[in-house]
This record gives sequence, structure tokens and C-alpha cells, in this order.
Amino acid sequence: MSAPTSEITILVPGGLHPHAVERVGERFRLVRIDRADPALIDAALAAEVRGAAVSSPVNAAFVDALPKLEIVASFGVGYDHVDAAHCAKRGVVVTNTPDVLTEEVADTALGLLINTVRELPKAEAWLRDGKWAGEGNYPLTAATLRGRSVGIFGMGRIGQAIARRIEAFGLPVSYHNRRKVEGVPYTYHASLKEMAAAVDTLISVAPGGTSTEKAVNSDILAALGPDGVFINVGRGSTVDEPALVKALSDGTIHAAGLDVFADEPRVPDALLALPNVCLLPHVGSATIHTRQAMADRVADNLVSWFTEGTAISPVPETAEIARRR
Ligand code: NAP
Ligand code: 8YV
Repeated sequence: MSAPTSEITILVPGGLHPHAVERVGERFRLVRIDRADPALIDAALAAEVRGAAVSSPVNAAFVDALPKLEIVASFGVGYDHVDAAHCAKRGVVVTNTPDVLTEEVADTALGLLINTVRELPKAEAWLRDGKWAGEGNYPLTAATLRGRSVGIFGMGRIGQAIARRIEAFGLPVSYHNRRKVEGVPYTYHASLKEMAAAVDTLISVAPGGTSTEKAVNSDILAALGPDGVFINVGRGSTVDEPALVKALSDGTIHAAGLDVFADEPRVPDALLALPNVCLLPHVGSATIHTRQAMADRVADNLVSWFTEGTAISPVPETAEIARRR
């Protein structure tokens, strides 16, 4: 018979949502360290850790410092902070938290799009600053959603939830992925540049990682054009930020709305200084409701792995390992 889960050691390096910490602590022997650093692993810990629950970077050296490691349960659907390819080589399953945040992030994307196009945060500041009474109406916005055509970079779970909302706004949707998605009614573009040239509103919800690194560059922004609006709720690493600053400054595109940045939580001064960019501090999934569901998924993946031998949501790189067990 397998050992009770209370004898299984789960390591939590760095910060993690308190509900995930609580749930892991209820079922397992929980050990916390400041960060995922091999220097913080002594021989006794190395000999006993079988799982990790993480919300911050996990590299190959850290995985190699834990020879008994079976599973890394990561908080968030994006897992570009975990070296999943190395975990796969080592036979370690990586799990993420898809689906439970999809609709929340899509809501945020639409809020950011409307705020960017219709300048609602600036209009509210106008009222709060007493300008409505003092100077008159807030100026009519140069941009509108009416007549726009939207291209989605990353037609996955969240991309499709965004597309459904855009459809309800009465706007045509197209998308770019590496592969065409069967069964969706939207126009597919095999190249991001071709799509950017065909639309005036580009919403990126693509994952981070080498295949998307700086994919949104000066060429893509030039193709989007002077009425162009760029929204990013995917990852900051997918954007060449200096090129975006230049495009916003010289009129190559009209405006941008960003929830994610290349070097969070640092936001470049050049972006902060621009009037035509709407900035959010990575709040796509940031409600008590959704973060709790994500925390539950972290714990549920660990419980399922150590009681049933299956993970609920293994990432594609390690799905085969999860099946083989
Ligand atoms: P998903 O279902 O895996 O969708 C990702 C989509 O991106 C897939 O359709 C994939 O299609 C496409 N893609 C991946 N690599 C690509 C590439 N190199 N070129 C073109 N398309 C590519 O993931 P999801 O659940 O929708 O989440 C998407 C991302 O949103 C996450 O990875 C995360 O970075 C971000 N996110 C942000 C927040 C926030 O708070 N702002 C919250 C949650 C998620 P192909 O494989 O066919 O290319
Ligand atoms: C979280 C996210 O804010 O799920 C993701 O990929 O970007 C967000 O939901 C983030 O993962 C928390 O660390």
C-alpha cells in the first residue's frame, strides 16, 4: 500500500497563493524555502522532496538538485518560468492551471481594449480632476471600436473566449497560431505579419518562450498601421518593447493596452511617459474568485498525482510522462 500523503514532502520555493499553501499543508509535509535555488537544498531535503508547488522560476539546476522529484505543480496557465523541457527529460511532470482562469482573463482583455480605444481611464481622470465642470466635456476620442477588425495572436483557450466576446461586439475576428484550429469560424492567417496587415486591432494572448520571443516587432506594428491598436494580455516577452515605444511615439500605431511586460514588475519609463498607452499591473486573472480556483488546481494536481497516479492538467511537454505512470 502507498504511504499516506502526510509523509510525502512537497517543497514550496518562494511565494505562493496562501490558499494553495494551506491546501498543500493539510495533505502533505510542507517545506518552504526562500527561492528555487539549489544552494538552499541540503542532502536531507534532497533525499525526501517528491513534489514542488511553485509560482516563480524553476530552472534545470533546481530540478537536478531534487533527485526524487516527481511533479512540479505551477500556479498559472503560462509556465514559461518552468524549464518544462528539462523536467520532461528528467521524467518530472509539470502541471499548470488552465481553464479555471479563461473567462476572467478574456473579461480583462475586453476591458483593456475598451479602455484603450475609448480612453475611459483618462476620461475618469478628467472628471476627478474637476475638468468637466471647469473646462467642459472630455474631448471626443479619435478611435472607436465601430468598424474595427480584430486579429488574435494565440487562438487557444483564452483566445477563443476573447473571440466570442469580440463577436458579441459585432466585429470580425481573425487569428494566427502555428496550426489552424478546427471548428472555429474565424479567418486563419498562417503568418502574424499577414494578419497584422489585414486587421487594425491586434490582441496578443500567446504564451511566452523562445518560439514567441519578440514576435511583435517593428515589422508587425508597421503592418498594423496608423489606426492600429495593440493589446497584450499574453506575455511581455512576446513584444519588442523599444520597438513598441517607438511605434506609439511616432504614430506608426494609434495606441496600446498592456497587462504584461518584459521585465515585471518593472515598466520602462518610456512607456509610462506615453499618453496613448493604457497600463495594467498583470491583473488578467487577479480576482479572489479566480486566484482561489487556480490555487485549488495546484493542490488538486498534487493530490491526484500522489493518490491516483494521474495529473489533472499536465503541460503538453510532460503529458506523455503523466500517461506512462
Ligand atoms: P493555450 O490554450 O495553450 O493557447 C495558446 C495559443 O497560442 C495556442 O492556440 C497556440 O497554438 C498559440 N501559440 C503558441 N505558440 C505559438 C507560436 N510560436 N506562434 C503562434 N501561435 C502560438 O493557452 P491559454 O490558456 O489560452 O493561455 C495563453 C497565455 O495567456 C498563457 O500562456 C499566458 O502567457 C497568458 N496569460 C496571461 C494572463 C494574465 O494575467 N495577463 C493570465 C492567464 C494567461 P499553436 O500551438 O497551434 O501555435
Ligand atoms: C497569473 C498568468 O497572474 O496564468 C497565467 O499565466 O499570467 C496569471 O494568471 C500568474 O501566473 C501568477 O503568477
